[in-house]
Amino acid sequence: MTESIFPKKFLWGGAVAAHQLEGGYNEDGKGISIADLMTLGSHEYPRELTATIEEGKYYPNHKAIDFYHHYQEDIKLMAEMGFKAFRTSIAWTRIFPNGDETQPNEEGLAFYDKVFDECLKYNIEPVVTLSHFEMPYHLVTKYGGWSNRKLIDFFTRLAHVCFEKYHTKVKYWMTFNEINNQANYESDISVYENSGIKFNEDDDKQKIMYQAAHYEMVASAEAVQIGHAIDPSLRIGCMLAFCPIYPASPKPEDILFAQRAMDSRLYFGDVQVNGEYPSWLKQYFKNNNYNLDITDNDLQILKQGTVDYIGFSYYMSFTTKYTDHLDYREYQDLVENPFIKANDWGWPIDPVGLRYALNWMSTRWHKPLFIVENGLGAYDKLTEDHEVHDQYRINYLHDHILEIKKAITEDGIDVIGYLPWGCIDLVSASTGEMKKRYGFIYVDEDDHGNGSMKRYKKDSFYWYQNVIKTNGQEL
Ligand code: P53
Repeated sequence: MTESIFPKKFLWGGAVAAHQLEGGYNEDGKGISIADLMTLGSHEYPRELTATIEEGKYYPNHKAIDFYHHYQEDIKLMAEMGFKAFRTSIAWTRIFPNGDETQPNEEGLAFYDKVFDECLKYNIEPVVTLSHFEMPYHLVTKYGGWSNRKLIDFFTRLAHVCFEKYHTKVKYWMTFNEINNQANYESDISVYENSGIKFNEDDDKQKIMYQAAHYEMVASAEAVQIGHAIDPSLRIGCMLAFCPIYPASPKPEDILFAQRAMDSRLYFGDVQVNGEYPSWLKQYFKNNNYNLDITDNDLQILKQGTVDYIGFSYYMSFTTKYTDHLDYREYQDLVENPFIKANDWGWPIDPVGLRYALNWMSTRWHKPLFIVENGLGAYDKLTEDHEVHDQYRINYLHDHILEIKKAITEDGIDVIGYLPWGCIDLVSASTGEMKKRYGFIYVDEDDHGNGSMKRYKKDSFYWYQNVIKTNGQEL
């Protein structure tokens, strides 16, 4: 017998988000979320963010893979793979359809109750994100999304209701999904998904982003305190998109620039884990005359509401090169890395970067790390026998798990679990496509919602089942 390498209680499983798989977008009192107003896009064409549901346009999240009516069947398949944990999110609009009500929608609450019970039936630990790119659209039109301080109250109300209702069933929580994606503030879709903000031409986008992110981090810290007061055994984490940013060369300016680039994408973690803004950023606000609405009381809340663990996604690494400014901008400062190949959507594939990420965070923040997303978006082909031979996906996951293994056995890092993204095929967040697939389970549906909706096990299903069964000893 080889000795066990992954911790005994390592949480093997998978991850999804409500708006990307549930469908049922207007059922049982659900309100319209920002995701319900995003059209189908592609790698070449961005999704449109419409102001109303327009006729003749296709909104893939309305139907998604209809998990709303298939959750029993789907969770059963996850149990068959041996999942120890299943990450999903709560669609805010099922609980508070407009976001600013004082009383929750009981039918919405009942749905998640059933989903969590279904998980617990198979000893699957639910891992829940409170806000995953799916805020009520009403909060956008009436309040301007997270540019408005009032959103803190609306979000903490949601958090309060959910912790109160589910704390006996759900132990692992995260507040905001990939809160730091909006650091790429030139990306309309990123800022919209995170904060429900649509920019005007002459807006100072960076300043608006910093302000919105501040309100979110205060709301997150308040939620952490609320959760712990309700039940001290709850584990409440932040959630960061971790893309290492490497310097293009050993030139000192490139090294310094890459360091600042990482700092500017990950300061969110400094605030949520350490409870305070890093000095470089405070100085940056001063130098740019960014007089943000950050009160002393806010700073107190940030200090008192630090997270228990760090949840993060890892898909890819970036590489950057210094030109003439230290203020890193993702849309213009990235260069190709000659050592790394990209997937069909241009996402660089870099397993070693995952070990780097684990080391970077462990040294900086001294908290348990939870890999709550990782995976390969790829075109899959369903054969006539209803099989999918996705060896490319197995290779990707294999190579990444191997690096996690090294991080644990060679670097001594505390990793809680591994939850590959889109464990069942679902709607892509960036493009709205179905054909950018991540799953172990194939869903027969195309980009326009045509198909039988039947579920089929891919080759990776059986492979991952064995990985879990052997606790990562057989990859
Ligand atoms: P899709 C950008 C960069 C890294 C992760 O992404 C990202 C994004 C935004 O799309 O999002 C996370 O579906 C996100 C999930 C998303 C997943 O990665 O664009 O948390 O909602 O589906 C994969 O291929």
